[in-house]
Amino acid sequence: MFGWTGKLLHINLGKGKAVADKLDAAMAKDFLGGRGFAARILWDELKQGVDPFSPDNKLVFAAGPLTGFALPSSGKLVVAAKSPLTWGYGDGNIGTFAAVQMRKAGYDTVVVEGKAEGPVILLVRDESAELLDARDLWGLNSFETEKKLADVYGHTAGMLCIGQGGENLVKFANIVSQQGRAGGRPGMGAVMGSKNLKAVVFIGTNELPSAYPKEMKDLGGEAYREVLLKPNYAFWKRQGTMSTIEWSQENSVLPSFNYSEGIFSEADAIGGFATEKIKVSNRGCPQCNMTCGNVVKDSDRKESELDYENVGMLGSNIGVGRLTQVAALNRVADEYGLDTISLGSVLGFAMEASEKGLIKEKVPWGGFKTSKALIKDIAFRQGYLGNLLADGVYSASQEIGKGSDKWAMHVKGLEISAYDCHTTPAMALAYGTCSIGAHHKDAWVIAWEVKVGREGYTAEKVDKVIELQRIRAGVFESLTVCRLPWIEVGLDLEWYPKFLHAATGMEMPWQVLNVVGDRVFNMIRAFWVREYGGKWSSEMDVPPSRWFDEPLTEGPFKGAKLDRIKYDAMLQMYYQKRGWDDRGIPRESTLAGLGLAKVAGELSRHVNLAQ
Ligand code: PTT
Ligand code: SF4
Repeated sequence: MFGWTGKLLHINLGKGKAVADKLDAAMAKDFLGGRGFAARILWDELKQGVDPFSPDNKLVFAAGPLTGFALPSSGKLVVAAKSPLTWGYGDGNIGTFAAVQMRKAGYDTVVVEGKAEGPVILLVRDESAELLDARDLWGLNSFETEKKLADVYGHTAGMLCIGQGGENLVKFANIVSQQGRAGGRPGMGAVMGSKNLKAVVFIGTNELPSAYPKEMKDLGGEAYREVLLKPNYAFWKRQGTMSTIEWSQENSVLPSFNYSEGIFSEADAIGGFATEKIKVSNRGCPQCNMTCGNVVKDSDRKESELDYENVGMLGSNIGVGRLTQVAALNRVADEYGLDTISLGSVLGFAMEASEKGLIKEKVPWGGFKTSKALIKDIAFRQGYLGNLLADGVYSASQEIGKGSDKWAMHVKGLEISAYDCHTTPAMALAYGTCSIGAHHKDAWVIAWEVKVGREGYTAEKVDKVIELQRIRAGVFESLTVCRLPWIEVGLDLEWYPKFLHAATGMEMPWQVLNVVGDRVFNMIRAFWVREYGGKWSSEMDVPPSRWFDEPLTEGPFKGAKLDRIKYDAMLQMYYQKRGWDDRGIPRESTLAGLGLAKVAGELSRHVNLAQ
């Protein structure tokens, strides 16, 4: 087998056992890696209804056949499990040496189950896997933990850590690596914490097996050069994702004041150009020559790595207009290991609840100190409000009641990332149907939608959402490489089948890759439907009522809101094009057509499947 290392490692933390398995060649071809492997493994190995915090939940670290090769931006890793936030499929994508080192240690995927008796580190060094006592690390933040590990294993070891958020089972705790790369929005850090797994260290010394090493070397060199020559490369290096703040403001989609508005009066102060003024360096993921992490000094004089989502959610969405303060909130989120998107959403929710007098705590809009203190309360689950918000915005709204569910900004329990959708129905559909709950990663359709015209609820828009979901949610997440060379500087998509050929020896043109993308997407949908059974309905794919019921009150689109009837019609059109029934459940024939007849058989034990 080429491209893939051909091995999976299963770790049982409770039994202290490690078993290496051969990777099934058919699974490799049908699911590629990363998200594809994670979805297949979680479907096959998890019992329906398992509590995400029980030892039976499985935490999957999965790379793909391109991960770690000398190719543009190939240092990415998928972390997946059943999510404690949504009780559905959850994953995230981290750029980290751990991706490269895990593959060099000989594994495409590592699956962790069980629960250790006390805090442990999982150390995988080439063929050997051991559990080490981590009592001295428990209670440390993610940066301190990584520093201690680096002192022992060196800075190039692959390290994945949780902070106090993961230890305290905050349901949107994520996993942190390299002091600022973070992933696993739907609580992957909390699943790690529930297993008493404080950190994972990968060290590998093997060569990655490619079918055509010379072709690989030449293609990699050429593609890296092409990235450098792209016209917007220099600007990308200056601002990375941060220029999106200005773009969102201009287009009235910058989430502000808990997504009640799409513009923010202090947007310029927290945008890409403001970032350049306080930037001290660029950081990034391994194997990348367009490193985009903007490192700035925050108001506490600490380093903080800024991306668009961090700033949209911890800036405009909560009314904080000083960039150094936003950076300080972002830094503490990284230290505690809390997802910044969900964090900005629960803070915005608390501010609105406080303003409306639904909670007794005073949480003012734009309050930097209050926000920082509240973030600590969330990470440690301290006090009524900290503990409430640690369970996410859906749960908090259920507890508070009084109509707060209308402005609890989530889909399927996952907080929405940083694009307001009062005026963008296709982006609302992308959030509604994203495979982990509301995230922009599967189909960032908004830039295209703003160009073609935002008013329509058209078939063309539905097609575009599906096309992006195939490429991004299915293929990029399963090849497990960064999609930004394609999206941000315009590296041609045709490079990827060529890379895949050099790595694996297989010819997989985009027609074939798109089928893999659909297979993975449907597999994940099947997972959700199996979990929710009779409770599943098309309502699961609908964004919060705020966007339908409360128009924007400011900016060029003042008065605009989404139309629920038209959204529902567009959703039904989406289902039809996907081969799903009117509940959003894949038809038996659709699953069978993707080679998932066995999945259909199992799913039909939980819900009636349409033909
Ligand atoms: C991703 C989500 C994003 S998406 C951002 S900023 W973005 C937030 N970053 C966080 C952070 O930082 N610290 C923190 N404590 N929480 C954070 N939560 C948020 O997580 C990230 C980049 C970015 S920056 C994006 S768009 C792209 N995402 C990719 C993806 O999903 N897949 C892929 N194949 N390539 C991608 N390339 C880009 O990677 P999640 P990272 Mg990320 C400080 O984690 O769960 O997937 O959510 O991992 O290594 O930091 O790279 O404007
Ligand atoms: Fe990481 Fe940015 Fe490079 Fe993508 S472009 S691999 S997110 S540094």
